[in-house]
Amino acid sequence: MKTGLQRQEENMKFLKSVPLLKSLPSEKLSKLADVLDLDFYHEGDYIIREGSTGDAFFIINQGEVKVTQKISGFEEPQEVRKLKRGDYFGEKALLSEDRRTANVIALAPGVECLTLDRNSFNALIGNLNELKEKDY
Ligand code: 6J7
Ligand code: CA
Repeated sequence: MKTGLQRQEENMKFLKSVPLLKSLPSEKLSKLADVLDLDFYHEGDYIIREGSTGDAFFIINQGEVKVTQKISGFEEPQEVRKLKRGDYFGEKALLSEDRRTANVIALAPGVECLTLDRNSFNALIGNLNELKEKDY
């Protein structure tokens, strides 16, 4: 069993390696490591469903996800990209207080995400320019 402190230290080390978080001062990274939750998803799980409401932001700790979206002219949602360890998603619905704009689906053999709720997102990273300026 890992202690809370070991988990916090591991989270810190990983967070320091996430490109999005490079500009955050250590004390914010440390707060982030404290409030992050760890969630596991199996292959094929919809981590996010397009059109739903949502209150969480995700950073991939292990595994890969596929992003798909409804595109006019196609029956099925189309794949727009894949993301891997260190990548993030779910910022759009939090920044705009609107619905999820794409599906995010776990790929094999499963995915581990660090998740942040809306309040922590707003307090700690919601005003990073990279997020506000993101234009897919
Ligand atoms: Br990753 C990613 N790529 C895209 C994209 O091309 N278009 C849209 N709309 N969203 C994309 N995403 C992520 C983004 O973080 O998928 C998430 C779905 O939930 C989106 O944030 P969200 O709308 O909260
Ligand atoms: Ca959880």
